[in-house]
Formats: sequence, structure tokens, C-alpha cells
Amino acid sequence: MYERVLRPTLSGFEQISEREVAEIQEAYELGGLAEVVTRVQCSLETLWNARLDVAVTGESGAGKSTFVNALRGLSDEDEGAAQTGVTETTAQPTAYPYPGYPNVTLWDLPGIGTPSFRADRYLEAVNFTRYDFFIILASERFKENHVRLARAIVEQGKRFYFVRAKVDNDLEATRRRKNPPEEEEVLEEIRRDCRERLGQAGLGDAKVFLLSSFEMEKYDFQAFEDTLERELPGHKRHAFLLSLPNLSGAIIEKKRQLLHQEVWKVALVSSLVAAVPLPGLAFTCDVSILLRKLAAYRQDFGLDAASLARLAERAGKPLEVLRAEVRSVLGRSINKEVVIGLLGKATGGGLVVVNFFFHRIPIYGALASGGISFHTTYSMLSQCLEELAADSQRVLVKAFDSEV
Ligand SMILES: Nc1nc2c(ncn2[C@@H]2O[C@H](COP(=O)(O)OP(=O)(O)OP(=O)(O)O)[C@@H](O)[C@H]2O)c(=O)[nH]1
Ligand SMILES: [Mg+2]
Repeated sequence: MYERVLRPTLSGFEQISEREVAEIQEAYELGGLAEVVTRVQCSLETLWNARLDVAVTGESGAGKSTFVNALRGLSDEDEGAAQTGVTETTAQPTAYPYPGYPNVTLWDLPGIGTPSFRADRYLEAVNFTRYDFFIILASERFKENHVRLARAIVEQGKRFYFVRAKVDNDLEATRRRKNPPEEEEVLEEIRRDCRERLGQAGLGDAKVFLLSSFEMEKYDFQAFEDTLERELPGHKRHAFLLSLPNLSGAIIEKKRQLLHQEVWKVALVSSLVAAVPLPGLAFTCDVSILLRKLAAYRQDFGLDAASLARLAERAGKPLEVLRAEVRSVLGRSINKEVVIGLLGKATGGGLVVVNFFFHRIPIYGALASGGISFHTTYSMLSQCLEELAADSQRVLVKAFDSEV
């Protein structure tokens, strides 16, 4: 029990930065605990409400719609999926919000295929200011239009990432040769070619990634994800990472770490915002905040019914087989009674650890006083987070029959 609570907290005890400590101190001096809660709540809401709009563009047939679906964890047949393999008819950008994350939207842009293509007009027409960044998708040959578009995007002060899509096709084709080269050789050759062409056009520092929407987690996907994440501002990084489908163990682990950093804020708000007595417990806390947050965790880790069903579909596994890997209480059902039960069990569990870092905060004395559930709530939330992340890893391994 102590082990489980200790592990994540110790590794992330720097989770409260010097800046945050100073901010809390200032708020406390200004308006006591009430002001602290307001500030913390505000910072959480900035994170939770962050918008992210990503434009996916490229030539007609490059695989834009398939890519949009794969990045959203959808199969082409799923409800709400972008239509693929059909001739593009719409000249308007189409919005595809992430399932369960309406603030994060992938935009499937019209193709850039025609010879009379004018990049500046195109950007105007697709309302370029709306997007945080562009993904230029190219399959097969590198074309002049890609360069024109990339330059125009940079001229407008926006960022682009160059994705060379459908690399599974390239590998398949070279496998048919008499003396097939190594896979990595083929990939490196494609990478070099793209970089060279972009370099000749004065875009030498452009980022190039080789991907396949049919095997999204392979090839350069991890580098692609790491780069996007690194180059986004903090609150947008949060939205981006949480909305990603759990394609790899690395993504699940990153989500766990990210969420772990905000546990103390959620615990603080829920224990101070409303004094609602709980049956059978010696303290008060706002269970509805906890309930909402725990339901969000479940979705972040792809364990809610809709996410599991999508994964089962994508992996071609029966839903029941995946569900059997969900072992935590919360992963199976979530309601007020379950949460109160968990709070009852969590009492005291994480006290030692919480003290370890939280004493740096000036309001510590006030929090440690009787009746405030901060410690218990903190322990409960971190433990649930650990268990849901572990469930998520197990489900992923089962779905794709592999260590991830
Ligand atoms: N092998 C392979 N085929 C792909 C991949 N991505 C897309 N395709 C196929 O490429 C074709 C075109 O894909 P779409 O996603 O419809 O392409 P699009 O860019 O949206 O096309 P338009 O909307 O017409 O501009 C479809 O038959 C897809 O199945 C991939 O990663 N690998
Ligand atoms: Mg399309």
C-alpha cells in the first residue's frame, strides 16, 4: 500500500514549482484559503479548457482523412470518422474533434493538388489563423506544391511539420525487389530525399516524419509525438497529450506523469471548495469534483465504454477480452458510493509522502488542521491514477498481443 503511493510521488515531488509556491503564498496573504482555491481552480481551468486546432493538409489522395482518423483512434468505419478513399468534393476545411475532447480538433483541409495552386490564396481560403500548426502530408513523390505551401505557412508566422505518409507502401514495394534492402535503409533514403528537397527550398530546419496511418504507432510516430508535444505551449501540450489515443506504452506513461502533476491541485480544490459532510467519514470534501476528475482519468486512459469499444474494433478483439484486463475498482464502475468507499480506504495512506513536499507551501498548517481532507483526497487520487494507468497498459498489451 505504502509502496504504491510512494513511488509516483517521490519521482515527481518537484511537481510544485517555486513559482507556484510563491503564487500560493501571495494568494494566501491576499485573501486566505478562499483566494488560494480560486487561484488553483483558475489554473486548472486554463489547462482543461485549452484549445488546440491542428490543420492536416496535402495533395488529394495523400491519405489526409485516413491520417485524421488514425490520430483520433478511429477506424475508417467508426461513427464520426472522416470519409476515406473517396474523391474530395468539399472545398471547405472539415472539423474533426477528438472523441471526448471537444476542445481539440483536427481539421481535414481541402487538397492542394491543382497545377494552378496558389499557396497564399489557399491559406486565406482555409482561414489559416485558426490553426496552431499545420501537418503537410505527402505520399510518394515530393512535389513543388508542398514547398510552396510550406513557405507560405512560414511566411505567415505559423509552424508546419512534414509527414511523409504511407511508408508501409514503400516498404512493401521494395520487399518485392530481387535483393531487398534493409527496412531502415529504405526509410533513411526517403527521409534524406524529403530533407534535401525542403533544404533546397530554404526550409532546411523543417521537421520530417515517416508514418503509416495503418500502423500509426510504428516508424517515426514517437518522434513525431515528442516533437509536437515539446514545441507546444504548456496548456496546449496538456490538451494534445491527453486527447491522443493510447497507441503506445510511452503515451500512457506520459499521461500518467502529466496527470500526476495536477493531483495536488484537484485535491486542494475538492477539499476546500465546499464543506459537504460524507457518510461514515470524519471529514468533508466535494465528491462531485472528484467524481468528475476520476471519470476524466478513466477516459484519458481509454477505459470508458466508448473508448474500449473503439479499441476493440481497431484491434479486432472481442470487447470482453479487453474489459477483463481492467482490474481497478474505478475502471469497472464509477459513482459516488465507489468514490466515498475509496476515500474511506485511503485515509492516512499517503500522509508521510504528502508531508514530504507539501510542507513547502505556506498554507500547509491550515490544511493539516482537523476536518480538511486534503491528505486523504490526495492519496486517493494518486492511487486511482496509478491503477487506471496500469489497467490501460494491460489493455493495450492485450489488444495488440505485444509488450509495448
Ligand atoms: N498503404 C497505405 N494506404 C493508405 C494510408 N493512408 C491512406 N491510405 C489509402 O490512400 C487512399 C486515400 O486515402 P484518403 O485518406 O481518403 O486520402 P485523402 O488525402 O483524404 O484524399 P482526398 O480527400 O481525396 O484528398 C485510401 O485508399 C486509403 O486507404 C497508409 O498509411 N498506408
Ligand atoms: Mg479526404
